Amino acid sequence: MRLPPKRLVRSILIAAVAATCAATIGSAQYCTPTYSTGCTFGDGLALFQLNTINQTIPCSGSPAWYHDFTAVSTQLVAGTGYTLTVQAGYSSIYVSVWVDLNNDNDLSDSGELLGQIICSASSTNYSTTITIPTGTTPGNHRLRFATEWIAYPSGPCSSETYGNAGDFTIEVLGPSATGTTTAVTSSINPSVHHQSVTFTATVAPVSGSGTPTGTVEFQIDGSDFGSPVTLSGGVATLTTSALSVGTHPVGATYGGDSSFSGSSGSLSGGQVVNAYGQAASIAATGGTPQSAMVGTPFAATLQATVMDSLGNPVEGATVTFTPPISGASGTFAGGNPATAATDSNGVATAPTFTANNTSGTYQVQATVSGATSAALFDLTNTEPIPTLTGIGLLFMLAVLAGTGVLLLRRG
Ligand SMILES: [Ca+2]
Ligand SMILES: [Ca+2]
Repeated sequence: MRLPPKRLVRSILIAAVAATCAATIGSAQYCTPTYSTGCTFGDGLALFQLNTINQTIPCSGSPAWYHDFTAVSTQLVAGTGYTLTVQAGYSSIYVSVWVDLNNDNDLSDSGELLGQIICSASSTNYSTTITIPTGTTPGNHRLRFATEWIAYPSGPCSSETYGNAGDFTIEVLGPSATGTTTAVTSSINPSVHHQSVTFTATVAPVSGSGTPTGTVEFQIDGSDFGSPVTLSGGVATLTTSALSVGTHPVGATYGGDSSFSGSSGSLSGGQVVNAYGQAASIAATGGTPQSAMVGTPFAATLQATVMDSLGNPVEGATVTFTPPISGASGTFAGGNPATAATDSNGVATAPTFTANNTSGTYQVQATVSGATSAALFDLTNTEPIPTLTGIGLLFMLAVLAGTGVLLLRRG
């Protein structure tokens, strides 16, 4: 085959490396395709989704162009169509899918080629429908995908140039297996950061009676979260308080059992985790205790921090700072009482506070709606300290007075 210039260049660059990778890979019972260049330039599949299988495919490992995913399986009911969705890492990638329907360790029998897709553009989903023929023996079967650039691979075991291949396991269920639905709900949505949230997956038959058994795997943000959870009465739950602030997709995948086929579902809209909830407490976190001379401003501004019941700082809460009405007290710039909104750290900063002309110790209160008790600032207005100038003046007066007495005596 004549290679386009781009392909020719890249082919020359890596030909020596790729050639060493052509070896027999995978299960000893199954021959595998080989690739001279493989997926180095993104050729082949990057994503494979079939029923409950959701597999990203790296171009790494030895060899990078073949992956044994036979530990990954899904259940397909014979005679039912399932959507296969794939994504390629390069344009014009042709995909073939086979299943060893008669379990004779090859994928080349008549009817074992079950689907073909052309991924015209890279990083784009393309879908087709895969249907296991009725009459296929229930149980595990090998599924293989193989790819090539601008042409379908010659067969399930051929020598190819650009692309990759991989094997999965499918468990074929007889047409009598009952389909299921998996629904996901949240105990509280939206929730608040650090709040415990319980997700519930409910697996139900699409028709008839009976209770599905087996396990459900939860996914959060697209990745498996925790170990599979065993169904109890068709229900599996997952509780976490570890979600960060933001919106998190939450899904659940039911693997199926001998009577019920697998299914998956997701939480509508995802789990929304807010940074904070309602204000629940307030604390004096700046400017206490301190003192100032009567009639002068306090050096440190009064600061109060507002939290919700889970200890998250609450932003935008209005804090009211109230000094005593009479006696030793003071005045905020702008008048009493003063109000200030909390910042993103939950901190409200009062305007400058100036002691009145009465000395003594007192408390300024800071309050916020939702908190049952106030934050208290311990402040003291102090008497003026006699200055050196004042002492000197008294001394001089005394001296002058003494001098006057002496003059009077002489007179
Ligand atoms: Ca076969
Ligand atoms: Ca055969």
